[in-house]
Amino acid sequence: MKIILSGTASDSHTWNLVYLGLFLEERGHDVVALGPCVSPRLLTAACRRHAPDAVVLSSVNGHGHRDALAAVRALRAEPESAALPVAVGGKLGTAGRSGEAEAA
Ligand code: B12
Repeated sequence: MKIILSGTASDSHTWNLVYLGLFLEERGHDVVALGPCVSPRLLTAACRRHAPDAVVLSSVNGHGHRDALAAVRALRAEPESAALPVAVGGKLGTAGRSGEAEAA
């Protein structure tokens, strides 16, 4: 699969992305890595350009539940990515909301 791997808008952490990129590549996927601090607008533009089979969003800074929701809403608003599988994971919130991984 061609997979876009991306951090979320407010998240500057990078080792999560490095790890996930290697993990996916070692399983034979073609990974387009956008890096950290990716805005919903940049993500939708990258999806238009690369036409991926899936998107993996990673966030660990505690704002992932909010940032990922904004990113998925932006993707769903575009015809090309309205039905694109998106996996969201990492540490998506703080305290009781950490450690979740979800598919959207
Ligand atoms: C290193 C680190 C930093 C470094 C980052 C350096 C860099 N270049 O990346 C620095 C010092 C810069 C930093 C900054 C900050 N950090 Co920091 N950081 C860490 C630390 C110690 C390790 C993170 C790491 O690199 N882990 C190694 C990678 C490989 O593992 P990982 O991140 O857990 O990712 C794995 C899983 O989460 C999972 N995963 C991740 N994404 C996805 C996606 C999917 C789909 C799936 C299935 C799985 C998955 O798989 C990954 C690989 O195993 C963690 C604490 C910790 N021990 O986790 C805090 C931590 C993530 N940081 C935290 C915070 C709050 C911050 C700051 C906001 C602090 C501040 N006030 O400035 C800033 C971030 C600012 C921003 N705008 O984002 C908090 C987040 C709080 C929360 N979620 O509850 C943590 C948890 C520390 C804590 N306990 O409070 N940080």
